[in-house]
Amino acid sequence: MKVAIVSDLHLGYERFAEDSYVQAEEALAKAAELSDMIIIPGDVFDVRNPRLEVLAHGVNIFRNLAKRQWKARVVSYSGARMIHTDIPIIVIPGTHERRAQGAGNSVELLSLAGLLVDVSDSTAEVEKGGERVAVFGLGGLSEEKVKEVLAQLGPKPVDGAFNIFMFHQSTHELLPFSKDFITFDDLPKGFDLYVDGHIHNKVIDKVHGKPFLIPGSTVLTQLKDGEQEGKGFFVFDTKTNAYEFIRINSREFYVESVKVDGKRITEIEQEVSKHIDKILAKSKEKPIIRIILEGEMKEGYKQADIDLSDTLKRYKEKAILEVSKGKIDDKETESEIESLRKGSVESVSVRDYGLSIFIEQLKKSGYGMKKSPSELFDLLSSDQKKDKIISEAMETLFAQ
Ligand SMILES: [Mn+2]
Repeated sequence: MKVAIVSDLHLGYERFAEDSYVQAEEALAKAAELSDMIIIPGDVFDVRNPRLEVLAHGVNIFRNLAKRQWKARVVSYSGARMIHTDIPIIVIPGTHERRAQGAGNSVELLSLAGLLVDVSDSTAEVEKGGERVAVFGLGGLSEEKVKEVLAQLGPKPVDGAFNIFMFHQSTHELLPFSKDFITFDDLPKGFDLYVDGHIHNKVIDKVHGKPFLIPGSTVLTQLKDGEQEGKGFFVFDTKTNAYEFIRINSREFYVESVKVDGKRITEIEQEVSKHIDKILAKSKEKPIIRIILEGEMKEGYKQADIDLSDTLKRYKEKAILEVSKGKIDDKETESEIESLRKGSVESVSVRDYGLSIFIEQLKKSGYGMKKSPSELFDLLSSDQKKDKIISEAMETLFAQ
């Protein structure tokens, strides 16, 4: 059977909402053309409680998909929930849909409506012409819980079927900065294919000697370098173990570094425009361009002096621009911050300076000053937990 793997649609993603709908629709329609079944490892919607308009988009997209002539069918389902269709569109909720246990989520809702099969914590078997593909799904969980839940569920491959393990987590091999992330070794053995969502760029690897695939999102969300290569999905052939990445017409995305070293402000602005023009000359439709300013500011200049608002305005119709100043080495601002840190603003300590502003604000709000403002200030600036600070501050303010 041909299995399409489409992930992280993020329907309703606020910044590029239209792109999220158009690109999801294109990916799913192409996937349906090219395959017998579709599996989606999470983040169909962008937020936990999508607005009705966003849900309506989701319903439309999946209803159109459900109407197609599917030759493969879901023939068995093991899980605590019920399924309401045999259409081979197998989905788990991701971290973006996750809600408190028992609260229900938007993927479950589409499953209840009979538009897809929610395979959380369960196995769905799809059959076509005597061939069976079994998909076990583990919906997105907070990272530290994954091992415990896997031990509880004990996912097992099904005899006589091609077995897919589908989940939605970070893994330590791909993001080696947190010990909370599971490793490939933690994943259950015996499956023929491992499919993950959550990560928004394409990943191809091996788990227990079998293919491990992440198609990445169908819409741009993180504006990271890795997302420049274009969006799409995988089609996996269970007979040959061959797979192919199918590109969709996703909005073009470019990351450009612009050096600020030794340049005056106007020169930096010109340089940014030059880079944008170069990209526009080769791109088809209003691309997303992320400009990263980097290097050392010319003496006497601060990064705050760089004002690209006119430039951004000028290109408003032609490109979606984002400028990052995070990589600028700025000695002037650094030394100003350093002198602040050392505790002097015009020879007043930072604490006293803050306190004077605080007292002024209290006066403006009509606070009666029965309790010492400095006592209140210390309380509010302490390192304790937010709830505790607020309750103590309330006591301080309203105690008789
Ligand atoms: Mn995602």
